[in-house]
Amino acid sequence: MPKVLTDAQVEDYRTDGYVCPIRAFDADAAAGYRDRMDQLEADHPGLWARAKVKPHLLMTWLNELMREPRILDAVEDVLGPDILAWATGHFDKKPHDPGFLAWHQDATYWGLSEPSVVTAWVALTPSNQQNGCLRVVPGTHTDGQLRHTDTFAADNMASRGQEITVDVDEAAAADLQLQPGEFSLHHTMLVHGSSPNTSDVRRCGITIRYVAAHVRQTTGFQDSATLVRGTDRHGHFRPEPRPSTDFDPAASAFYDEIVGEAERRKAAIAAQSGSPRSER
Ligand SMILES: O=C(O)CCC(=O)C(=O)O
Repeated sequence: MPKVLTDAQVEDYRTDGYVCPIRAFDADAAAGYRDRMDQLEADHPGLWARAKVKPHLLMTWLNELMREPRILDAVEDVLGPDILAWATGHFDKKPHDPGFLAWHQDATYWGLSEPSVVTAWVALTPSNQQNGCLRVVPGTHTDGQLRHTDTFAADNMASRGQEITVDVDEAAAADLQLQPGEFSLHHTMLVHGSSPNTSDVRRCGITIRYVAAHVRQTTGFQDSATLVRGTDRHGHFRPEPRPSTDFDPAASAFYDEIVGEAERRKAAIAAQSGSPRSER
């Protein structure tokens, strides 16, 4: 029996590749996380924007967020009991921000062995049609790996402006509208993107990428993850330290090492494909 999702939602995830909305915590808690994020931006200008790979190794609040029991319960409902948090990040669109994400599939860039990988997109602000919420094309997670290209388009928030090269049926897209403290789950192969913010309201979400413990990194480069639930019987990822304070020296040293490894991995994926790819 599922822990948080209904049987119908678990079935929807299998059929459509996403579930939305699910409540993680209340609006006050969302405001608390947003304050921590804003404080970080104020104290270390530019750092948060650059910390794309595993900022949960630097920030205690983000490390807490990725362990939120309600999020893990929902992730367990779709991935099973042994769960690693592999990556974290954020997508922030200020009022009237022209930034957008072209249609893409996350799995294209990550070098992971198979698609038992799900993203929790956690809203710290309202996220709706007007401010450019996440949009998905239901069912496309079963379409296989689609071709992507790097467009370097201005305002595409992906680092190389990655986008799918085949036509996407936009009319079929669903808007994943969320209130602060709610989250959606989307499958790593699901076609998704988002539009610019045409409103006066900021749109900010934290992304947490969870993998089932049997998933491996296939590129030959070292990778790490944090066991957040169950047991890791596979040992495919190097265990990550938990920061005891923000910028904890041991966790920061680990972060520097693993970011270096991630850069080498990205370069290797680019060399293999003949076209530079990247994690966002
Ligand atoms: O937040 C967005 O607009 C896009 C997020 C996204 O592409 C992702 O979570 O992979």
